[in-house]
Amino acid sequence: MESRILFLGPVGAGKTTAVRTMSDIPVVDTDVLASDEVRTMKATTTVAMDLGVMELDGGDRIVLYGAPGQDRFDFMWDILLEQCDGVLLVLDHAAADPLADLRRYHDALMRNGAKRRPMVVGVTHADLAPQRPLALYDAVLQPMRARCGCVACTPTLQLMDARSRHDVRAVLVTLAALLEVSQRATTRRCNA
Ligand SMILES: Nc1nc2c(ncn2[C@@H]2O[C@H](COP(=O)(O)OP(=O)(O)O)[C@@H](O)[C@H]2O)c(=O)[nH]1
Ligand SMILES: [Mg+2]
Repeated sequence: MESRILFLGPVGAGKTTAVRTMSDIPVVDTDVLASDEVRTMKATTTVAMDLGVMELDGGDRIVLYGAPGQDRFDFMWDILLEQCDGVLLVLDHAAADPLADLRRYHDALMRNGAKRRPMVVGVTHADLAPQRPLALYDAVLQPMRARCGCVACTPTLQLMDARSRHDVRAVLVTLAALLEVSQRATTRRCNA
């Protein structure tokens, strides 16, 4: 079986790093020298997508797509989302306003019910903001869970360091389980 997972999230959250950490093949990436506001944050940025593949036992594989984070590449999200079964939303816990980041991606994902996918929120850079509670994300996640209860509307949140194969793997295992449930639960439609 092949599942396709889209790594979505703001610039610098760790999408490219996570895809590289997990891929069993050399990652096809489209990072270029950053030429605008992003340059103050990091030297290169993803303009189209990262593409990796994770081989699983028994011949199953997960294809990993890393989306560009800059708003001006928004149009790529929808294109990539069409191809994907699930979303790993990568959030930088040490960013200026990570709750606003979550809200922005949540709103974009909710805009079109047909594109709603099972999602796990992977929180990176927690080591750089140890005083910030994870409960801060409940403001967006709790109403989402209360609204419907289908798999796609019941995101889980996990800490992960995008550089750690162990951490990213744990998040992908959660997402793979959600995908399996959503594929079986044909009766449990999204009402949101
Ligand atoms: N300190 C710390 N750095 C991290 C963590 N996760 C990722 N990084 C670093 O954050 C940067 C993320 O850059 P990148 O993967 O290009 O982000 P993208 O824009 O989302 O693709 C890289 O330098 C990573 O090594 C983490 O949990 N803690
Ligand atoms: Mg990137």
